[in-house]
Amino acid sequence: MSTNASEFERAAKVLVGGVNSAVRAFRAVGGTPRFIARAEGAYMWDVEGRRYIDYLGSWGPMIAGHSHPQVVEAVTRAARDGLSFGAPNLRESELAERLCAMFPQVERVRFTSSGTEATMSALRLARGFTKRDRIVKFEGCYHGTADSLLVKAGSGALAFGSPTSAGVPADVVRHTLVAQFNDLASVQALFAQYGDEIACVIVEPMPGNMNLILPAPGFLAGLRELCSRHGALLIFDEVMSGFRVALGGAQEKVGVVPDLSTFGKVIGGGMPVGALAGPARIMESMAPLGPVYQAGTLSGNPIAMAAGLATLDLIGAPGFFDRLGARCGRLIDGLNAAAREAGLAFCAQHVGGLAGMYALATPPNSFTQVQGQDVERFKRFYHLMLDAGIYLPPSPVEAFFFSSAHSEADVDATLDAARAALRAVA
Ligand code: KE4
Repeated sequence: MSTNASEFERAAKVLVGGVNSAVRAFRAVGGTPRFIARAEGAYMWDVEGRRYIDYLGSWGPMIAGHSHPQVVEAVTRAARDGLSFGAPNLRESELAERLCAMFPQVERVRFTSSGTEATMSALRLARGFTKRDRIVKFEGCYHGTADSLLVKAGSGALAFGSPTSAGVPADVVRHTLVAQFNDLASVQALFAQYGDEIACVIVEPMPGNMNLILPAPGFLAGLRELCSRHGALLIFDEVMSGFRVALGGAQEKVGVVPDLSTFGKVIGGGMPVGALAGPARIMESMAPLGPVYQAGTLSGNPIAMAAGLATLDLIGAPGFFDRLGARCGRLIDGLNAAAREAGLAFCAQHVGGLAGMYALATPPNSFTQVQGQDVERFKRFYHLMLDAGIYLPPSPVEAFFFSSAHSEADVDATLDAARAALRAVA
């Protein structure tokens, strides 16, 4: 009979570290990754038949729950018409029309097959459009694995102690300037020194890759003003926050309009989709209209587009985000109450369906504060929760994800497990 351990041993013989994405390897929390056999609604089952209430949600896409019947039906129907054409298809136009209708500044979209491709293309577009080379990113923000962005990155790069990846030539990263999130002065200093050389500032407007951090009042508006003043493009990387903190993403919540946005995760409904979106005057610098080359064999794949369209139908239903936020809020309030009862420096917060829990007394508002977590305590908490059938992202520097499939009973069961786990690690 296959077990998680035997399957991990088998996988490690043919897949690097037994995984196809580093964060799945449980290296930040230790122990054996769970090999998932199937998932439905708020639940995943591993190969040993154990059921978990899932707060990973495939790192964000599964906001309507796993295997939602409407999404599965849309994908099945699309598959009968063909899996990939390498030619334009109507579902690409339809999903792009949805995005243009949702974001006033979005007039053109380019789909990709991952968030990495979207952010990588956004950087190239910004550099080609402004004819400048330097970019500004923030320590602890993660934008996928494009070379220029694997500098003081978050997510697995941070968790595994390699925030600036090996294999990226100094010649590439010398154009990458790093500032501190929620520290506008650190950005002002870079513009003071390099103002007219900076092509763009790329930021997760509500970072989830150094765990969830909320933007300080005025911070994002300050970035907007600096970019406008210096002729740099402001790029909101909403691959994680988009369609999750609100239907219109972080930009809807904070009322700041970026020049370019990148999306992913939810708009693929679990299938491989990324997107770059913005005004025609910028976007049309990209091939085939302009000199900035961009392409992808499976970009706009009809099956992926069908999954994204069906997911947008679900999350666009009246009251979807009100209900999601209210139920997630009850979970967050319960976690904070449990931490107080246990007398533990532990807390949680959320925005819509994006949440964070921290081995800290109060939510962090900077990369430095996130680093102050009691990681060993988090690891003990993590495994107690996993053993109790609660699947959280396997890292203290990752956000967690709530879905419309999580029931009140799931929230109650999660809080029961959390109360016991917090008492045990106190
Ligand atoms: P992908 O290339 O993994 O599709 O997207 C990269 C990306 C870009 N921008 C943001 C804000 C992101 O959160 C991501 C990917 N997020 C991680 C979760 N921390 C994906 C999980 C993984 O690496 O397996």
